[in-house]
Amino acid sequence: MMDDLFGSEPRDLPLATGAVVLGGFALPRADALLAALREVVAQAPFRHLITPGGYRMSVAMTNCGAVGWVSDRSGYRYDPVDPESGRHWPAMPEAFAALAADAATAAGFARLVPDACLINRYEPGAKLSLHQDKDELDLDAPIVSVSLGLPATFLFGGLSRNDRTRRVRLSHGDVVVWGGPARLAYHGVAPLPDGEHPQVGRQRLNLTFRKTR
Ligand code: MD3
Ligand code: FE
Repeated sequence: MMDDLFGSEPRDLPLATGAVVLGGFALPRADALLAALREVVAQAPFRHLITPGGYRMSVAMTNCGAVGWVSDRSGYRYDPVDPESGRHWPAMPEAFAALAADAATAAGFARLVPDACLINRYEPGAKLSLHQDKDELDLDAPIVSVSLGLPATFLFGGLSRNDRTRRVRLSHGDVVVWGGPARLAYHGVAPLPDGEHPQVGRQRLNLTFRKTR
C-alpha cells in the first residue's frame, strides 16, 4: 500500500505498559470472524443486560465459550448457562480461539487459552461507562479485544477511577492486548457516532477474549 505524505500509520502502538494496539491485525480474518459470529448470535441473540443498579445497558451483549459474562439485579458473574435460553453458551468458534492466541503471542504474552468471549454490539449512541474488568480469577492472563465495524473512541485511564483518560480510536480489524499493569486499568467507550460500515452496517462489534478461571 502507498504511504501518504505523513508516512505509514503506526500499526503496532504501545498504549501503556502491558497494552499493545495491533492495528489491523484481524483484517485478513474479518470475514471469517463475522461468519462465525453470525452462527453464535443465531444460538445466543444479543440482549441488553440490566446492571445491578437497575439500568438497561445501551450496549447489547452475548457470549460464547465455556462461560459468559452476565449481569442482572443480583450482580455480575461468569455463568456457563445463558439465562435467556437456559442452555450452555455456544462453543467458541475455532477462528475466535486462534485469533486470540495469535494476538497474545504477537504482543509478547504466553499463549492465551480463553474460556470466555464477551461480544458487545454498539449501535449509534451506545456507550460503555468507565469500569475495570476484575471478575476474572486469572488476572495474569491478558484480555484480547477485537473491533469490527464502525470506529469508536476508546477511553483508557489508570488504576484509579479519577486518573485522567486518554482517547484511542479503534477501527475495523484493530486488536488490542491488555495485560500486565494495564490489565486493571479503568476503560470505557464514548457514545458511538452514527455511520455505515461497508461490511458490518450501522454498528460496532467488539469481541473480548478472557481467561476467567
Ligand atoms: C483494558 N469492552 O467488554 S474492549 C468490556 O470496546 C469492554 O466493547 C470495550 O471494556 C469495547 O469489558 C473495550 C478493550 C478492553 C477490554 C478489556 C480491558 C480494554 C481493557 C481490560 C483491562 C484494560
Ligand atoms: Fe471492559
